Amino acid sequence: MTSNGLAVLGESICPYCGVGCRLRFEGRPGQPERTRGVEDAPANLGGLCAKGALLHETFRVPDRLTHPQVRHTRTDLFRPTDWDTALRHVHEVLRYVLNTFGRDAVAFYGSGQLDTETAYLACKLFKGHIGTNNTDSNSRLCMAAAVAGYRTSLGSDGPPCCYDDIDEADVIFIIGSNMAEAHPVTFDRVRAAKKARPDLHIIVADPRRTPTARAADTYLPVAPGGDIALLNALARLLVEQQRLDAPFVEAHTSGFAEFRAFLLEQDLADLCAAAGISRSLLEQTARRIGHARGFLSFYCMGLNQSTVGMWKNNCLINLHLLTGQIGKPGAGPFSLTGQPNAMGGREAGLLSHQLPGYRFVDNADHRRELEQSWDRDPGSITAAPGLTAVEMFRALEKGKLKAIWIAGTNPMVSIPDLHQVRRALQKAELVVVQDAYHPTETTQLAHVLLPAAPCGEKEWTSTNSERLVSYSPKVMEPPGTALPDWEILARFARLAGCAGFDYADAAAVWDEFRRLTAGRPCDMSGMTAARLRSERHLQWPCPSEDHPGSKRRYLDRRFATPDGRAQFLARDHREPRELPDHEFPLVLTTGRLYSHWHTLTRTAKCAKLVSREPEPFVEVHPEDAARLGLADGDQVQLSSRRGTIQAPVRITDGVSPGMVFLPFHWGDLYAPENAANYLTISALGRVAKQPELKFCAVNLEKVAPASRSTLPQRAVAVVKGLQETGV
Ligand SMILES: Nc1nc2c(c(=O)[nH]1)N[C@H]1C(S)=C(S)[C@@H](COP(=O)(O)OP(=O)(O)OC[C@H]3O[C@@H](n4cnc5c(=O)[nH]c(N)nc54)[C@H](O)[C@@H]3O)O[C@H]1N2
Ligand SMILES: Nc1nc2c(c(=O)[nH]1)N[C@H]1C(S)=C(S)[C@@H](COP(=O)(O)OP(=O)(O)OC[C@H]3O[C@@H](n4cnc5c(=O)[nH]c(N)nc54)[C@H](O)[C@@H]3O)O[C@H]1N2
Ligand code: SF4
Ligand SMILES: [Mo]
Repeated sequence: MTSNGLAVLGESICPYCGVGCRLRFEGRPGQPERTRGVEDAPANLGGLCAKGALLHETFRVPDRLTHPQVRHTRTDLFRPTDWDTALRHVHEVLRYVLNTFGRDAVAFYGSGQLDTETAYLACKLFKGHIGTNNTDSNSRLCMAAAVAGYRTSLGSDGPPCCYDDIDEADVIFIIGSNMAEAHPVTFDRVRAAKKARPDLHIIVADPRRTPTARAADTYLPVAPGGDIALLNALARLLVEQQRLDAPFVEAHTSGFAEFRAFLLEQDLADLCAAAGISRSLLEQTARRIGHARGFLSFYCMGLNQSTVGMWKNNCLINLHLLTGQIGKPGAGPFSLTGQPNAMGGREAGLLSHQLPGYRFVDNADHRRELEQSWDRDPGSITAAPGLTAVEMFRALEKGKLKAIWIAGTNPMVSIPDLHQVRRALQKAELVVVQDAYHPTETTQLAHVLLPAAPCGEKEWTSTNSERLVSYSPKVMEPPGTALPDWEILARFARLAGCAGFDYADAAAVWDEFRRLTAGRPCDMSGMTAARLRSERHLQWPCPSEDHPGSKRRYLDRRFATPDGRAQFLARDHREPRELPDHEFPLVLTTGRLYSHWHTLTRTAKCAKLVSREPEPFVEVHPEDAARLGLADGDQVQLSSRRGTIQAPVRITDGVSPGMVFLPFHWGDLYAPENAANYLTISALGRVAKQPELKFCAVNLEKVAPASRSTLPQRAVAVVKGLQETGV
């Protein structure tokens, strides 16, 4: 019992961001009424942000998806049904598609919000048994550039650092991350470190003066897309100021001579201009970094969501290599993971070029290892990487892809160029959506709905930003016949006649997967299901059952490249794909707000969160507002080459002149036809294939105030409509 008479129901990792807070549900059996942070959990030390603290309000709600549903061809309405009927229907259509069009006409589009057990089984089923590498996830919109950046610079994916490094660093560089809103509990730790050690210096580089930037000692208002110029200018100044760690560079890196020559060829004035920062400010910043004892950097979507996202990552890692600030406490390039288990998805191989255990489809040894352990014939796994997230929707529209199975993501809000996404989904022969709620913008375009049991209603394993693998027990029963995601896939596989999917429980799936990581960079082989269930969390690498886990990687300064040396990579500044011009003169950037999670399927149910941010808006700089004759609250129409939306204006000097900011949380259910992604561009990076969600060209015009329903009313209307149609 807790102090106010509520029972402790159980614990889980928060299903929102990659901080990985452990929380505790309290209430009556089956009815959580309060959510608290768990004090002895290393990732959050008792802390939670408002989203995690209101999680209990998202379970017993009218739009939970409780039973499988199949769309009736005659009435076009969904009819609830049993699992066997729904899965048999999916199997029949998939078999027809596979027989008629081949294995690459099928795709699985998953999520960094699926647990590791599910990500692993999705890989085993789709890559191993069906034989298609069209098996990707929304991490492609999120972490793909960080994955590729770590791999090219250090030889392997996976952050070297841990949250404790915050307490050991004396210079923290936050670039392209709004931690105060997007990773709040970790940012609280940065604030606490600053309070305890006022000489800790915080540098923030962001084109918006975000709450994170406002907490900085040095704020660098980098031009949107100007990061490579900024980072190369800092590298050049470190070379000029002779602040290099020469013994480290000599013993543990390669490519320095070429990199140095590349830097000296650059014109510093040009770099400063492209970065949008004065030379004197950059000189001061370089001096800070050069004199740091512990230099720790945090980065997120401001670097990754770019057509040169991988290059931005490489340039940031170059700074750590120049100064030897990696592989020791208080230092290193620390990519903040977005979703609660995007790390686990990467470990389990849920990107279209990967296989479980940081293996790759284009590596014959890796394919053979998995074919053997999955008992598949040689050649079952294909060598070519499959379609990535955005490419799947292009292929659907072209008719090359016929069937898509979507799980734990809501692409009809989150993929760029939503008009295209709608056309793609409307053209598909089969759209299966596995979700915990209905309707969502994507379930509305599905043929079959499969009800998933989310966090709290299932056992699951996840990995947070600092490689901490956590076990979460089941706390309550799911409603109706909803099932854990891994069980849905295992049931389908058995029904489709695939061998090797008879798992007794989630622990059996985990044990099969963690054994496959033995000897790989993300070695979790020492984390047996039994051990995780008693110790609750361990950090990889953890290669044996008596190994305590590893807080930091590369302490021996041997990197994961064949020669053990980290690689300097010379990358020059490139402009974003779509630049402003006379028709579309402003730069649009998009992102997140503290109170909402992505496409609102859960946070729109929490009145306190909704009252903080009830509706979409666009932030405009006072100079642009004056030029366009706009007052605060005026309704504007935003247009890009792909679409047009409307939103009220918020005038703020938080954005730079020439740039506007839109949160991307509101989709068609909550702001009909006004989702940010109707405007965004689907341009992809060459290697990481991550879309440029932080930069496209738009125009802004004042329009008459629209009659708009507020979010809570809209949500009620949607749920009422659902009940009236008998869905
Ligand atoms: N409250 C909340 N928290 C979340 C989420 C959520 O939906 N809501 N989602 C989670 C997920 S999946 C993710 S990926 C993370 C994302 O976390 P963040 O990346 O921190 O969040 P964003 O708002 O997408 O973008 C971060 C910042 O990049 C800046 N930016 C834009 N363009 C550029 C540029 O060219 N250069 C630089 N340096 N910066 C630029 C933006 O101004 C913005 O402040 O958040 C996670 N946490
Ligand atoms: N313009 C713009 N677009 C963006 C971004 C941006 O910064 N700007 N950021 C991108 C990034 S980084 C990300 S990560 C994506 C996120 O975008 P999405 O992944 O599309 O967003 P979510 O709302 O988190 O979708 C998760 C879905 O899974 C469902 N769900 C919840 N729990 C479970 C479960 O246990 N099982 C199953 N099967 N389903 C469950 C939810 O109801 C919801 O429908 O958006 C991307 N899109
Ligand atoms: S900081 Fe992230 S993990 Fe922690 S409670 Fe908030 S959303 Fe959940
Ligand atoms: Mo993300």
